[in-house]
Amino acid sequence: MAKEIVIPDIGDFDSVEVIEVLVEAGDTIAAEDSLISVESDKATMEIPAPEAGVVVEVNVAVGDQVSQGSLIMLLEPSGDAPAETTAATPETATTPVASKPAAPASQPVAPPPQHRLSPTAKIDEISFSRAYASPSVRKFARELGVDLGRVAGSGRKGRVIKDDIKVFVKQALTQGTGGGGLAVAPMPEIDFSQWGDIETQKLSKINKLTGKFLHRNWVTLPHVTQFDEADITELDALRKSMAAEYKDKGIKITMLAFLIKAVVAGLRELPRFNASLDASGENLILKHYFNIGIAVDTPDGLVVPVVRDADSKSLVDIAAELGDISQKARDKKLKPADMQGGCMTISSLGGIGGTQFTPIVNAPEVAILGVSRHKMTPVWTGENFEPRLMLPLSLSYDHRVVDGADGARFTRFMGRVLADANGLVK
Ligand code: CAO
Repeated sequence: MAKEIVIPDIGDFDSVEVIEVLVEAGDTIAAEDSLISVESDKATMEIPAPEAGVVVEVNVAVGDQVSQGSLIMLLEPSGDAPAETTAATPETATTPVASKPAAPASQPVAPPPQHRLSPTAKIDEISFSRAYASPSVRKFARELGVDLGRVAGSGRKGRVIKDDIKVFVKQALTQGTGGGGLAVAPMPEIDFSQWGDIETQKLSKINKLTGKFLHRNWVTLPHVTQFDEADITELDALRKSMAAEYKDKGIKITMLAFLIKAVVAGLRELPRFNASLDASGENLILKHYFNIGIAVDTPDGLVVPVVRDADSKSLVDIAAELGDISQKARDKKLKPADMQGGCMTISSLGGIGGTQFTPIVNAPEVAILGVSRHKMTPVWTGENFEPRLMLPLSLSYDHRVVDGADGARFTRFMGRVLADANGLVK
């Protein structure tokens, strides 16, 4: 004979909302399996089965308001021993499993909302209830505070399985910044050979390492990229004459050396660019030294050696040092210390080409200057067009530290100092 299963004594709640129905007619359930989830404004709890059996009929739906004694379902008992309950409740009542200590819970299932892991911060109950998953997986998701509706299912017909929740949590932990994290669907595993010939290459150690940092910086820093142009007509003439002068000394006077000096001037002019947020994100650490990182492309991947104390070095000293460090980078001779302590990075792609790009800030620095290929351009002087050599600048910055106005001021300032290159030689 079917037994009526009703809401047991649930402490001081007299009307709570059903947020999830975890079983349906025909299901075979064991004692203590969760039947429904209910939620008051203070806690979420699951109502477990008082004994094993087969569900004959479910009498509640998501959104219903229920209280002690409300009928949940009819159950055909299987005759297995009923679950032990300490609650002094009617025969058919069950012991709710609640997150609220005041409730007569046997085992806590969901931690209090404020202790939930934060891939989700807040669970969207509608999408949670619509997710395709078994009761045990739902229970597991609730234990971890995971919003099931945001987990991509890899089971049959997209069913969410326990492993999907583990992957989701792992991703949230590696991508999260303490500010809520970022939940993205896992990348599907695809066999590309189904469409043609393939080969698999192992990523280099540098590729893997820089990939991790670039990914972290891309998803955790609010990036803005400011584009601008600098007139380097006179700078290029000066560079060429200096290059001829220093060629015999084995020093290559490059554009990059001028850019380093210009960035130092920019950091002096706008000190918020020479700063890092501390780990708490509450304080800005302003630096009084001027170490400039240079992105160097090597066969094994990208490395960023640092030119230290660039403010106290002449343009020629910097040019000589650049020759050394880019060679060291390509010969894999850089030491970890050679790549630490940067204040701001320059990524120069001008020798390769391109008009603009959006470099990724090399955190904990707050800005990076991207440089593209210069171009002779007709520029209107007010009376006529003049051919001017224009250098495209792409300044990406961390918008938590640098305002848009300062972003534009920085590139404008770069424009001014690069146009007056004599001032950068000392
Ligand atoms: N526009 C046009 N030509 C440029 C230029 C520019 N902005 N900058 C350099 N060039 C030319 C130079 O004149 C030189 O030409 P010649 O060989 O005819 O003299 C050639 O490009 C090489 O320049 P260079 O020797 O001065 O070297 P560089 O400053 O261009 O590059 C380095 C040095 C280490 C930055 C570079 O080798 C490199 O690795 N660049 C890639 C950086 C990178 O991968 N960034 C991506 C990071 S992702 O954020």
